[in-house]
Parts: sequence; C-alpha cells; structure tokens
Amino acid sequence: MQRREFFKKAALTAGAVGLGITTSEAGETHQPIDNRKVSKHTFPEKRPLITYSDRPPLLETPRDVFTSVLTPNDQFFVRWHMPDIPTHIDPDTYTVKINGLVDQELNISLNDLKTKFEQVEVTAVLQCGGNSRSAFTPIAGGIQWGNGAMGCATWKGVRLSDILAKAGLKKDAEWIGFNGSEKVAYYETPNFIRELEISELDDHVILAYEMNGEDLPYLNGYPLRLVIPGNYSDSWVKMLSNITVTNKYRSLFFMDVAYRVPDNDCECEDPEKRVKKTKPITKMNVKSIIGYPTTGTELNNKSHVVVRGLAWDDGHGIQDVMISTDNGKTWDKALLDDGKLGRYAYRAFRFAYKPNTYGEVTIMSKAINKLGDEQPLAKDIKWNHGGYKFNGVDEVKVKIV
Ligand SMILES: Nc1nc2c(c(=O)[nH]1)N[C@H]1C(S)=C(S)[C@@H](COP(=O)(O)O)O[C@H]1N2
Ligand SMILES: [Mo]
Repeated sequence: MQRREFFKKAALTAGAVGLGITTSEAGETHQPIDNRKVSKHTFPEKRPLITYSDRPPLLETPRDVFTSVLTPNDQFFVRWHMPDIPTHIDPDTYTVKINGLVDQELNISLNDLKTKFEQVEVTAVLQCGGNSRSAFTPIAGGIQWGNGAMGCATWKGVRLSDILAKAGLKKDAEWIGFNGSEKVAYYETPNFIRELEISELDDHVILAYEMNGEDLPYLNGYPLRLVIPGNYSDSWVKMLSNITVTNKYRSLFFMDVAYRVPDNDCECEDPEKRVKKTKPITKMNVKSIIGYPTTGTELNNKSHVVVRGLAWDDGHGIQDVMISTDNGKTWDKALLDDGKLGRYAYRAFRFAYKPNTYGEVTIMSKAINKLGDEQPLAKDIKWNHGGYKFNGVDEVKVKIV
C-alpha cells in the first residue's frame, strides 16, 4: 500500500526532479541542477568530473565528494576563462614578477619562494561566485553550475605581505593587479587580471605553490596561485605571472563588468530592470551542502542513516547546521566536527536519521554562522543578473523503500 503510493507520487514528480529551470516560472528561484553525470573523458591529473567545456576546461565536482573537509586534488573543480592555457611550465625557470610602484622590482623563482620567505599554510574553501548559478530563473548569465564549483584544500606558500615588504611599497601604492599566464585567443578578449585594494589584504592572503601536500595541479594554477581565504575564488588568480602595484584603479573587464552584484541591500534586481550601480563580489555568505545521501539514493526503511555534509562561510565560523526531513516543518541540530582546520575550512556535519515513512523524502540542510546569518530557503533567494552568491538551503530527495 505504502509502496504503491510512493510509485504514484514518484511518477508525478519524476519529471521535475533535477530538471529545475525548465519547470519553473520566470522570476522564481529554486534548487540548482543536481542530476548531471560525470564525463567519461578525463583531464590530466583529474578523475572524471562533470564537464561543461573542454576548452577552456570547465569541470565541476560531483556532490558525493562533499563529505570530506578536504577535497581531493584530482576531484577539485576547474574554471578557466581563456582556452589558451600554457601547456608547458618549467619550474626551474619560472618566475613571478613584482613591479609597478615598488622600491625594487623582483623576479622571484619558485626556489626563492620556497627557501627565502617564511612558509605558511592555510586551509580554505575556494568557491566560484557563480557556484549553484543554475538555481536562478530566468537563467542568469554564465556557466550553469550545479553545486560543485567549489572545494577546500590546505594551501601552502608565502604571505603576499612578506613579498610586498621585500619589494618595498612606494608611498602612493594603493592597488595591486594580478595577471595569469594564459594568452587571449582573440584580440577583443581581455587578459585575466584581477585587482585588489591594498587595504583589503591581510596576512591570510598567500601565494600558494602547494595544495593538500602536493604541487598545485596544472589545471588549478600550477605553479603558483593567489589564495584569499574567505573570498570567492574569482580573484584567486592562477598561474601567476605578474603582480603590479599601482596608485589608481585600472578599469579592467574582469573588475568592471564581471563578478559584480547590484549595490543595494538585497544585492538583487528585477530581470526586466537591471540595477546600474554594482559592487564586486568579495566575501562568501553562509552555505551548506549535503554530500550523503544524494538525490535518488534508495534507503531501506529499517536503516540508520547518517546524513553527512559540509558548511562554511567567510571565516566568521559556523555556529550550527540544522537538518529537516519533513520539508522544513521541523529542524534538528546536526553534530559538527571539531573545526580544527580553522575558520576558513569546511566544517563537516553528521546527522542521525531513522526513516519512519516510505516514499520520497526531502532532506534539507541549513547553516547558521556565528553572526547569526543563516541560509534562506531556495525559493526566497532573490535574482541578480550574474547569478552570483546563491546560498539557498540545500536539499536532496531520497527514496525510502
Ligand atoms: N589565471 C586565471 N586565474 C583564475 C581564473 C582564470 O580564468 N585564469 N579564473 C578564476 C575563477 S572565476 C575561479 S572560480 C577560480 C577557479 O579555480 P580552480 O580552477 O582552481 O577551481 O580561479 C580563478 N583564477
Ligand atoms: Mo569563478
């Protein structure tokens, strides 16, 4: 009897589960697309990942990887803007150049970085500002990422502030530009350059050459990348070639056009009426993901299920993760791990769930940080044209049999 009810219900909802976008009405927002399969083709140093494009490589990490606090390098997502990434980098001759408003121009080799500066480590979440973009309707510009345009790693390298101190900043130094090594394919394509105001930088910002105890994978920015804990990764420039100090903000495509949200309290706008005044996306908002079980998992009614996942914010720290198994009517606290990897890392959560029903069950997770910020329900997330910063309550749909 219960089983028959389930199959009836499943038939009604099957078409809608995971398809998202096509079934919703304009202006409504909901869950990101969550049913894409990994590709059979792999990239160097990578296991099969959800593949949006081969050139440039755009690879997403599948949901079931998000049960462990550190994301394995070979399953770490990949995002490049330009198709033409250098195919050969010689670690013995590679240097990063520091120029502009400095007392002494520097060309620092990898060996110098590893031996002439204090070595530091930070575990931090790297998340694209467009992660989960496919939740927005109408479709927001950019890659229609599901939930996996993110990962967390222990980054090892040298403090940017130590390098700038060595070069010596001139009095009027205010902005720092970071260039990647890739070349543009068309004249009208801008170089990938990001700029940061010197006042935004603190000691946590590093130039990293190591990720989870290994050289950076080629696709994640070998041999050197910028790491800005707590900030969206769109400024974590990979394959760094140049750091240029200036006294004024240079107007650049990736600063002025991309990676911005409306400059109002809700950071939102009407799709029909774009807000003109915008601001760059910087700090990450509070968010969580359920790594187990995933949508479509069949669980026996007799089983003791341990729901597992991860929560994070911009470094204020996670206070609680709440779980609901009754469509948000009631919420219970999950158990959090000890948080020993620091405030910029994922916090793992676990929740004991004993199904007492049959059929489809929606499991939801909602993180709350130490400021009291909590994830809104996905349906309450407001639209912005770039599809940035989606942090709706996460959900998976399982079948209890
Ligand atoms: N040189 C360079 N750095 C870059 C980019 C790029 O296109 N070129 N993309 C940025 C964006 S938008 C993101 S989300 C992250 C992705 O980092 P990953 O590929 O290591 O996951 O790198 C950032 N750094
Ligand atoms: Mo990104």
